[in-house]
Amino acid sequence: MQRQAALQAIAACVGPQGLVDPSQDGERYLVDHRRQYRGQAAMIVRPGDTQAVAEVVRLAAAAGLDVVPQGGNTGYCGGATPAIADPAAADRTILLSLERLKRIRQVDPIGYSMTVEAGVVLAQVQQAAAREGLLFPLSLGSEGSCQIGGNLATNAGGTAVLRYGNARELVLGLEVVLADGSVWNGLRQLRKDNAGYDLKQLFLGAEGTLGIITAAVLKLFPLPRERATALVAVTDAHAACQLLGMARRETADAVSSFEYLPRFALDLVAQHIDGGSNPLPEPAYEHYALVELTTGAADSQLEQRLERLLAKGHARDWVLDAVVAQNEAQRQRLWGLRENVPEAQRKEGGSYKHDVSVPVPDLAQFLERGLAGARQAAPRARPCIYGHIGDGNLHFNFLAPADTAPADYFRGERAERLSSAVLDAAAALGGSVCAEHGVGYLKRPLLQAYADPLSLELMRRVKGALDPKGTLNPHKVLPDDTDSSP
Ligand code: FAD
Ligand code: 2HG
Ligand code: ZN
Repeated sequence: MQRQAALQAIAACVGPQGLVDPSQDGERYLVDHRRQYRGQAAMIVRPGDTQAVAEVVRLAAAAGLDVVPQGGNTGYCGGATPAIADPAAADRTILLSLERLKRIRQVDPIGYSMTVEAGVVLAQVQQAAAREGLLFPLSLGSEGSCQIGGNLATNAGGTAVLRYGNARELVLGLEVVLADGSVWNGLRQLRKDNAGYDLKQLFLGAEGTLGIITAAVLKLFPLPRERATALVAVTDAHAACQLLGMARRETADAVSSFEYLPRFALDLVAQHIDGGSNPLPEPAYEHYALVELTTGAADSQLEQRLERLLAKGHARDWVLDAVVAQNEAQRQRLWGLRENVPEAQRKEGGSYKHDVSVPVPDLAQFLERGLAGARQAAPRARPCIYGHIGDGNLHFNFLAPADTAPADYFRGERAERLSSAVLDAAAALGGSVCAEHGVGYLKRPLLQAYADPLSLELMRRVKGALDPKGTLNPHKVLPDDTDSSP
């Protein structure tokens, strides 16, 4: 099919409601959340259901057009931005937003599952589950705008992974539009299904390069009846890890979140976010953990269990001080200190980010080594290293010196040496240089540098099998010959 005829047929397929006028709303779809990339597309479409998604992809494939899927466009790696690597490809690229696939098809309180379409915003998935007294535990700072399809495509992590796992562990079934426009119906509600390869896993975390997720069956859990939450000042990161190990043992594994925050992150939140003051301001503690215990049982005396844990931690010199939330408003306030760190960094000028993970027991050593190397490479950078230490995942971020623009400070050899110091330290401990935010466009060079060649070769074979013409989200995830540019 001719390109022009295909574009016309696609426009007819999605109808006026499904067409975005780039001169009016293009910015929202073509510029990524961090404003690192400005993409281009021949057409931006918002099909209204799975069949329309499939028809758009079928028409595009027949005319050799590329298709870039997009959810809430909150991703950190430019994965949903079209034609960045190859601007000349813009006139053959369709940006396909899933935002109109908004139905919650079913909530099943007996099988503890729900079937949702890809464009449902994560917070709405959580709310729909909660209305039935159930929990969908995936929780991210972007949950008010990211979509479940994007969460599954990036295998998102967040603050409850320690208890419930990453996004991929929360999925029973998927519906996926494949590169040729056919629909793979893997929407199973089964807890057991060993009938051959687990095909859904291929699409989870593939960032739209192998298929377009249009719906999913998600796992649900009992809604916690009790929660106990504390901001704990700890001696150092090593003490935080020790406390984590003890917390799991001493609370019958009631720990659902265990996040690490350095003083600098809390100072940024206090400075930039309304209601963001540190409840433990004096004396000046340097290291904090935000700890939350939850249980589905009522009368489980969770707060007393938390208090006992903190006392034991204090006796071991791991815990210096703590504030325990006395009600839901206080709990929300403590969580606000953690969830607002990305926004506070942004308001301070933005951070130079590294999203890395190592085995939990090596975390404190990694922090020390990475920081020592970083200080040599970029002595004036302000470290803002925080994150999901319960999962061994640190956001090893740096802010520019207060008197210097980030783009001027984090560039050239200094930025390269800084990144190598952090990433090499992670790799040396068997860690990952792409822990939870994915690869997208931004991190393909990291994959090239740090992934083992056989893993890359296997990934290429999978891509070749599922998208032989390479039209689904091209130049994303897998390194290719456009990679000399970034
Ligand atoms: P998008 O940004 O639209 O897309 C991301 C990738 O998925 C792209 O490659 C896109 O092509 C692909 N894609 C989107 N939808 C589909 C689909 N239906 N089918 C196939 N491919 C698709 N991430 C974490 O993991 N943990 C965090 O704690 C976290 N916190 C964040 C906090 C803030 C304030 C912000 C701004 C971001 C945060 N993120 C976090 C990153 C981001 O929110 C997640 O990666 C999220 O899962 C992306 O969802 P999205 O709908 O916005 O996807
Ligand atoms: C978080 O955990 C997000 O807050 C954002 O993953 C991390 O800002 C970052 O680098
Ligand atoms: Zn994170």
